[in-house]
Amino acid sequence: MTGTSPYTPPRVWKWDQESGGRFANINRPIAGPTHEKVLPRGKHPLQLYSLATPNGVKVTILLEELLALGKTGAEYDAWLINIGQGDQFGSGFVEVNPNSKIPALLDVSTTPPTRVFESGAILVYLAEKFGAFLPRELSPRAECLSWVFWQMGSAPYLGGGFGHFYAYAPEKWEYPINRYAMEVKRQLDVLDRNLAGRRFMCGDEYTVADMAIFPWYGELVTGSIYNAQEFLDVQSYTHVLRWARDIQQRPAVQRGQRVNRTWGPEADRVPERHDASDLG
Ligand SMILES: N[C@@H](CCC(=O)N[C@@H](CS)C(=O)NCC(=O)O)C(=O)O
Repeated sequence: MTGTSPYTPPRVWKWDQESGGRFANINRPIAGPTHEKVLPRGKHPLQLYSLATPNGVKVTILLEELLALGKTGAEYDAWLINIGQGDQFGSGFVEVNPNSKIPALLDVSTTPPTRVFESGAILVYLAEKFGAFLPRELSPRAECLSWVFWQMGSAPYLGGGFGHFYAYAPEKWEYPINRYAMEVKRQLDVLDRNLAGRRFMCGDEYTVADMAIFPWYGELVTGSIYNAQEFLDVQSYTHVLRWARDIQQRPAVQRGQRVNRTWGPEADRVPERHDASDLG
């Protein structure tokens, strides 16, 4: 893109207008609660407060995988946090996550209850608590955590950068779309090269690294988010596609994708989950 910007930043930025685009109504430059609201609590050891966005789905996939393994202590109540309506700014939610973003977890089986926020921290907490999906040995564990942290650092470029400007911004601007498409394609190439020699992100074993990365990059290449398959030429990332399709077959993944979902086909919507029977 060439030309000069019509915008000259003021000396001090002020919050005097909405930023524009989808989600503009929830963006604000301050933290903390906007209203009093006690969070509901169910009967299970784990209380999840979330929504079926890619960050939320990581955790429900892991919980469903743990239950499928027979880890009954992973029974959970999944409560809906409607971020479009500002539920993340309620006082009870902010007590569990001072960062006001889903997902947030409260483990009431510990005394006192343990709060965990940030999806990566939740994945590691649950994997450690139940001794599954995270290698115990030092070196394989380091490899797995490296990919989990890779996702945490990379996905904001995909979601907050590419996804925002390609799918949600009020207009299509070439400069940010170019910049973030370039980075997302580089990230897809990182994944593709890794998956060329491995069935899963860390080797032969399916781990929390796959569960962290699939809802973003797997759903991007299979077309569930941003409708950008053609634009990003996702067909060329053959190993990522093979891996994504493999993971998508897993019944626990399919269940996890439906929990706290309020959009899409009626059969896929399970706004709250309190029992396995809620998932049919
Ligand atoms: N790094 C965080 C990101 C969480 C996040 O961005 N959550 C979004 C939904 S995908 C959210 O709650 N947004 C509400 C808001 O920004 O007010 C994590 O991995 O848990």
